[in-house]
Amino acid sequence: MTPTPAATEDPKRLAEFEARIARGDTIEPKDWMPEKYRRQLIRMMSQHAHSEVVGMLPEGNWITRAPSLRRKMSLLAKVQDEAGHGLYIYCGAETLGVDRHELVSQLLNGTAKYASIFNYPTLTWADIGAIGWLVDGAAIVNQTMLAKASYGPYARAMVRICKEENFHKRQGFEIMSLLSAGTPEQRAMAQDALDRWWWPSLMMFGPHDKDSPNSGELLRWGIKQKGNDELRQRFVNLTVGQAKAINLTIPDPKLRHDAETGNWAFGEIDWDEFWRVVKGDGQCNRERLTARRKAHADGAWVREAAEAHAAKRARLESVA
Ligand code: BYC
Repeated sequence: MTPTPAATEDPKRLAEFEARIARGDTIEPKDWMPEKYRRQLIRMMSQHAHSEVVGMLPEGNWITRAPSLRRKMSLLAKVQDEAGHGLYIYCGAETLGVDRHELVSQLLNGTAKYASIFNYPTLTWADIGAIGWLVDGAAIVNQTMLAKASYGPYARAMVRICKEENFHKRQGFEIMSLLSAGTPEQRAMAQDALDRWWWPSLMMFGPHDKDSPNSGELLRWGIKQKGNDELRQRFVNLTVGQAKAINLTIPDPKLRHDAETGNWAFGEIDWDEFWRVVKGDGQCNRERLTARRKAHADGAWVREAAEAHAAKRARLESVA
């Protein structure tokens, strides 16, 4: 976690900017900002927006197979929420002077990253419960911190997104708790989903701080308020009690309560697996990108129609 000096910036402006951050001011789109701050935000916000959009796919897979009308409606609403989150965050990224089409192209041509978790398959209905409980649960821990980010449009988007993620987490936890209290087969299905989603959920927080090239700059400029390891630990501490409450076992033989720190100590993450998935070689990376490319191609006529309509309105307004 080495802070990178913003060497090319005017030192006086940089000092004023950093004094604003230290005072807890919010940076707004038209304010002066170091170029590296702008680039870090575009990188992180675009990856975040891509994650929301790709994140619709694993759950979308179960909309037609939800076990009841109530479940189908909740899942549909959740998946639509994720699309909305992607849109807010793309809009937020555009306030930094980048074109959304460029960001989407980076996703479609495979040069942009998105959260590794969405490259795992959803094999059973319990996976929908596990995603809501663990994946949205991890996202809330991360995004509650980002709601205090120094860049106003990103922070404000997080406030609304976190409210919606809370609903997502509850619906996931409810699914898991009912399955766990159900027939032996349902219970086994819930435990199997926890076994498969636990470690990838911990990976959502990114590499250890010591291996995180971006954290130094992000922390220095108040984009992140906490490091990856602290947030991961907070998530583990919150989730262990929830698993116990619904009689499920976290698949980690090294999990133990450390009376000295008050934390739940946990085993080592498989970082080889993490980097393999991040670099494009997870179980579903190819499938996810193929689905996004197809959706983008299928939606071309909608974009063209919207542009034609906007041009027609502009023509009519100019003659009125
Ligand atoms: N997966 O220096 P580091 C949701 C990359 S979706 C993939 O620590 P940073 C939901 C990282 O980008 C919400 N890549 O990075 C949706 C960097 O690569 P580059 C998702 C990862 O930025 C649907 C490199 O590894 N949440 O809730 O300081 C259904 C080194 O890492 C990952 C967000 O996007 C990963 N897990 O910290 C249900 C939150 N981790 O760019 C739910 C916003 C790291 O240098 N993002 N990498 O080539 C963040 O908070 C931070 O960007 C991260 C990483 C904590 C993810």
